[in-house]
Amino acid sequence: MNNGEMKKAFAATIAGSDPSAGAGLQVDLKTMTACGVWGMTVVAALTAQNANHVIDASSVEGNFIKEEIKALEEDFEIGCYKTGMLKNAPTVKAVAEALPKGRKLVVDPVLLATKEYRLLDEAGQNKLVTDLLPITTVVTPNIPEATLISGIKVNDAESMEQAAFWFLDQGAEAAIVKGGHAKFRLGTDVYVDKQGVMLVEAEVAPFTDVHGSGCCYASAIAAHIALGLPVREAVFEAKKFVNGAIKYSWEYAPGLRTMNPGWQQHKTYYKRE
Ligand code: PXL
Repeated sequence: MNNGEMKKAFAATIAGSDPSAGAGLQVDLKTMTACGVWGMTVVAALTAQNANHVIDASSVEGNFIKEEIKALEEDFEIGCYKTGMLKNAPTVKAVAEALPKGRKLVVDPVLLATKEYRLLDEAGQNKLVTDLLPITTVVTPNIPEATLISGIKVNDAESMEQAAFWFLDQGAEAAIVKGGHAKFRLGTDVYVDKQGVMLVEAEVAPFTDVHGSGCCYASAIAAHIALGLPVREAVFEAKKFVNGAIKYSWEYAPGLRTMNPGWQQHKTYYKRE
């Protein structure tokens, strides 16, 4: 953890806004803060949503996203970027063009909101593969995302590994296929990089399908990379962090939980009255 005496580390999310702060760049920022870095937010898309549903979504113009990134680059040494909802191909293209070469980048390939609302269109999905994966430090698909993007039907431990390697073949330095939606070995993530395969496990969380947990996980990885950890260690620290955020998640709509990035301060099972 940082304290006032230490050099500050910076991480920036490039993602979509969720006004209910159950997911999106709001969760990213809370997570980065909780992990001890100065989080920053490049707004790449907007949603109108509450605890129950996404009502509408809108993109931010590509040139404006470039200006946001340029403004940060002029002033801060960003240890790691993280992408979330990018909406469409022009947004993905702008992000890929604006990121300076050699920056660490965690890509959360967000495709669908929990209620199946499409957050990245098909052209954007293709652009993510061709333009973002070649500059990615680690990509973090869940099982449905890994299946849709790679075309490999992910339904067991072996296909999780195959899909993870597919992401390396597209140019990512590392890939994690997350086991949070698994019907088998629930909660175990498959991480691969040039050194090989590593299973990432944590205490089995009492809840599944917790809204915002993917945003939280990827942001915690980015924060720990920004703090200087090697990627594999950053992934382990992030797994512990997101596991706590899920364990102490709160029910913000009946039957729907969102994770709690403040869990280290508030170890409470919250419930909406
Ligand atoms: O959890 C993925 C996600 C990311 N970003 C935004 C979202 C969601 C899910 O709803 O709304 C803005």
